[in-house]
Amino acid sequence: MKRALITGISGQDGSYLAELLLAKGYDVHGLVRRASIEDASRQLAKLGPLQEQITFHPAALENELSLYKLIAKVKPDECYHLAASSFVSYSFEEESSILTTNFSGTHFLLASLKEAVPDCRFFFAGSSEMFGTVDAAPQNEATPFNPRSIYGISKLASHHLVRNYRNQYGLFACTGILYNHESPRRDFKFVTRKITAQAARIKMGLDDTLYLGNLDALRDWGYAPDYVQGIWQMLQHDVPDDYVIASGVNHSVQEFVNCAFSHLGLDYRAYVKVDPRFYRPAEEVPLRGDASKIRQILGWQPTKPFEAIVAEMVDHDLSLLT
Ligand code: NDP
Ligand code: GDR
Repeated sequence: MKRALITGISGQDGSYLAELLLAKGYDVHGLVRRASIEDASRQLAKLGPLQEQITFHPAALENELSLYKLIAKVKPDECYHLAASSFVSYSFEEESSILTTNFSGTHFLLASLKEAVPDCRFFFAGSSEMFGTVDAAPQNEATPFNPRSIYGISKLASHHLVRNYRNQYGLFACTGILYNHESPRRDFKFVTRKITAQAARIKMGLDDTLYLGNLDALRDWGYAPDYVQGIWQMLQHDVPDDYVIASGVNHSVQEFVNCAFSHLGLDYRAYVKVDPRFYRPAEEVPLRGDASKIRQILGWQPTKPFEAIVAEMVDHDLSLLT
């Protein structure tokens, strides 16, 4: 039986990955913050009854010694590093903590694996934000990186670490360059879930306005369970490599809103207001991924189109209220 260690198991992707690995017969271990174990009914809620089948380990990404001890104890065959400060922040105040969690955390994990379990296969969750301000769309694995946020910088620096540990020390280490992916388990601060949750409240007469930032912003949105499947496939291949995972299609925030409200029989124009607090400048060239490499080499395929993802999220949020 293969043993997997997942960091970020309480998050959107971690919960789907745990589900996938348990279904494949893995012995699944999760690194979680101590506070999450102490408040499991809330913090581990995305895992539902699966919690019973997972071994949780309290550890802090910021603490090298605790990570080393955990790796040496669990001795995983595969380590999926999904934990991160995942909201794209442009705030100066948050820079230091984002770098520590996202970059140093990845370094501590890689260094611990190299010492304690050098044969362990390692996945790192990189991001389209590593490309940042780009010259051309779509982007692929050869597109130059030009990050524009501390989050993007932290992910890119970690990606360079991953490549170095692969090339210098022979670790089976891969980065998935992941574009936005959504689901009913998405956190409420991200625009998609913010929209579907509020649309459901408006439908139920519990609210009458949805405040958003830039409606013209374009994103390449996919379906989280599909991306988790691609992540798993990366670690099953003969050779370690980096892959873009993306839908290859851009939609605007406005299209997402329209789709969500229309699904509920509502006209979004009656409810949506632009609030400068949520405004971010749109990219001149939008982030849109070219996933040809993972499609061709690993046979990965997305299963759910944009409209179906939106509908699933809206239906879920409505069901939570009814
Ligand atoms: P979530 O925000 O849903 O989950 C993040 C996870 O990281 C949570 O389990 C959280 O734990 C954990 N975490 C955060 N900080 C720490 C810390 N200091 N120590 C230990 N654990 C911590 O993210 P997603 O599941 O959506 O994304 C997974 C990964 O993929 C992230 O690295 C993200 O940056 C990356 N990614 C995601 C994309 C997306 O569209 N979803 C696209 C591109 C990249 P807790 O529950 O305790 O807060
Ligand atoms: P993103 O996701 O920053 O792409 O990061 P988010 O959902 O926050 O923003 C998507 C786009 O929507 C626009 N937008 C708003 N965003 C939020 N959060 N709230 C609003 O009210 C709003 N109005 C408009 C934003 O400007 C942006 O263009 C996600 C995360 O999962 C990262 O971890 C991951 O690396 C990237 O996707 C790829």
